[in-house]
Amino acid sequence: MADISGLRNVAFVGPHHAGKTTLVEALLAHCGAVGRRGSISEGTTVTDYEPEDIAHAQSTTVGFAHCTAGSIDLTIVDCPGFIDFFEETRTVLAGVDAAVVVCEADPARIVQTRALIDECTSLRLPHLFVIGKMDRPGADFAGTLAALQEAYGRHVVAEQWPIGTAESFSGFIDLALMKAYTFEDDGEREGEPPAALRAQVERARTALLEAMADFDDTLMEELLEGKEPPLEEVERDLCSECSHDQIVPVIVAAGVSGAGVPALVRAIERWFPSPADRPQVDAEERPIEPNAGAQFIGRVVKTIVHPQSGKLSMTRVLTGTVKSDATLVDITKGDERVRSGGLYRLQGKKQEPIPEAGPGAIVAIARLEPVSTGDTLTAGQKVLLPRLAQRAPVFAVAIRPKERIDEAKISQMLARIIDEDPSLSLQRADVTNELLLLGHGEQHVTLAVERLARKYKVEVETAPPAIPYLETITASTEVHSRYKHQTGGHGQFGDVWLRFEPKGRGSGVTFEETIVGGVVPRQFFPAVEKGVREALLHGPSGHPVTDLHVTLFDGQYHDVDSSEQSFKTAAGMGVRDALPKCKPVVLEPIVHVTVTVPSTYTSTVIQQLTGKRGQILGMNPAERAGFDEIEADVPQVEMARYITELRTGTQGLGTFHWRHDRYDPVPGNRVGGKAAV
Ligand SMILES: Nc1nc2c(ncn2[C@@H]2O[C@H](COP(=O)(O)OP(=O)(O)OP(=O)(O)O)[C@@H](O)[C@H]2O)c(=O)[nH]1
Ligand SMILES: [Mg+2]
Repeated sequence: MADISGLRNVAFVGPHHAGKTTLVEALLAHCGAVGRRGSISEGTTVTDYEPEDIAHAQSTTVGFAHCTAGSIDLTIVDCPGFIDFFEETRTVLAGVDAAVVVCEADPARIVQTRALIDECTSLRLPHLFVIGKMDRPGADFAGTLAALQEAYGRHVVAEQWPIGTAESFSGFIDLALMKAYTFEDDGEREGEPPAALRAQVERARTALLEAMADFDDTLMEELLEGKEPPLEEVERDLCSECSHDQIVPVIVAAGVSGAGVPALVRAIERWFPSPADRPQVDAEERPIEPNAGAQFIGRVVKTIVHPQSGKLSMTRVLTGTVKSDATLVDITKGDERVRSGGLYRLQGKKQEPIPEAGPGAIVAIARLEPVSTGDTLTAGQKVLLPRLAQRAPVFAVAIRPKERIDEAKISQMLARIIDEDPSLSLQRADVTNELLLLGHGEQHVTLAVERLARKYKVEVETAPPAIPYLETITASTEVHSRYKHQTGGHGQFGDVWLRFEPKGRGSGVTFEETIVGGVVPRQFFPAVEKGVREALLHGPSGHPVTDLHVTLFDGQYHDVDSSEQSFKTAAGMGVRDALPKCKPVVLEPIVHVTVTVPSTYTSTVIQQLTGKRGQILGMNPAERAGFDEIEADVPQVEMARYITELRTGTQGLGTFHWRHDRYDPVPGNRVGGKAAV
């Protein structure tokens, strides 16, 4: 078991396709953890091993890997960059000690790191930026660095300066050490910075030292006095200030060739904290207790379910030591006792058994069936760690079995998919009664359906959720309805006069009788009401009818032939006769939408919402600086794919939430382009 000071738990995060998985692969190869470096195009990387990752050539879930480098024992969590999977990344970020933020050498893509950096900031997670794909034509290091500094301030500062760019990218200068490193087939060669870059490099070094001096008075004095600070002092400050999330160094790489990887490993080793030294977020967050002999407390940061070999609960050990055959208590699940089915370290899909794991480690505990992501596990102590709040889903599809299997089986299998990814959820829709699968984007939900088919052989069809239209009436009428049927013995006879009147929106269906003189005997009133209500479930356009008052005010009965059934039938016939005469209209649900976007996109959002028949109600600066909040009422039918449109129109930065507001008549009484009545 590695000493805690040698542990590094690092998440690799960054925008979609920035090159995280490729860089992780190069790092694992450099450290000797894999023999042959895999590639995205061949589907052979360690961390993109799920069939869905390979099929879509992208990470669709977090992947764990492990290696040793020098004195450190490094656990890597390769996070998916696609925005739909951000909740997955968010959950895992709460269980690591530092993050490598990988960006392409393209200033235009820096805005896509915003949500990630917000998350790192709120977790006080030490991080560094790797400007990657430096070998690509058009790679723009200086522009990307400037964009990072504009977005996040001057403490985001270059620690390396590239030598050459695109096809001539051949090395970098370490600005703290003022040494050049050029890439060779067998590693890096150390040398003096090229004279041609001297001026640029001097400027960049000054920027680095000045940024660092903000947190170190001695360095500040040295700079003011024009003294050259000793290299050891610069190095020491950099380690301390990065590991305390004060300075965010920027370095370069090209994962595809492995260029820059040895320096990245050194950076992780020196600048990133061990679990024991990670900055505390707040008093509520439990510090890692370095004493391996303490009683075990851990938190599940991710659940992985293999249909054959079972479940793995990726657990961050906060205190004490967990052994491979431990009996643990799931405090979140009402103190349920669970027995570990083995302890593993993951190398992508490969499981390497280990006997025990100490404080700070992230370890897979096998077959803890009742345990879910976010649960607190202990050796018995009643300690409950705070759970990370899940954000509300923004996209839904209705699902139906493709074959004749019952919905209970679908729900049961989907529950396993949700066990792995709790940012998905299942819901039964009101009114339409459809089974809805909800998530954080179209691709998120589509992949869950693919996974369901592959892992559990359950094929489902998906469709946009049906809109819960209603109908109402806009004019009053009275009808007479008689049901009379003679069959041999007993006949059937029911005769009612019904009045229909419109009522205010939201008042539902109300029923009364004003029968005098017993022309309809009292015992048949409930049957009449039932007949009315049942018939109102399907109005002339097929939707439930609402917001009207129905009065039974006259009728007749027959001593022998009248029954509850005959009055119920007569009432139903009366409803079907009356509704077309009452100028029926279809009502559509209107949702109240709040969109939050950087102010530069406010007009785009207003345009989008207006194009959706939205009524803009207000536009105010959001709590977050530089962001606006736009409030609008929009017909629900227009919102089905809104998250996709919003993200496309705002570089992925827009978010929204909604709630049902009211029902309004469909303009022109048209539903889905067809006349409603
Ligand atoms: N030229 C060049 N291409 C690269 C480099 N790194 C990655 N790529 C390519 O960029 C694409 C995306 O690489 P990935 O490693 O999957 O990127 P990622 O950030 O893990 O992507 P997601 O996890 O899906 O967000 C692949 O086609 C890689 O081959 C690089 O350093 N240079
Ligand atoms: Mg990836």
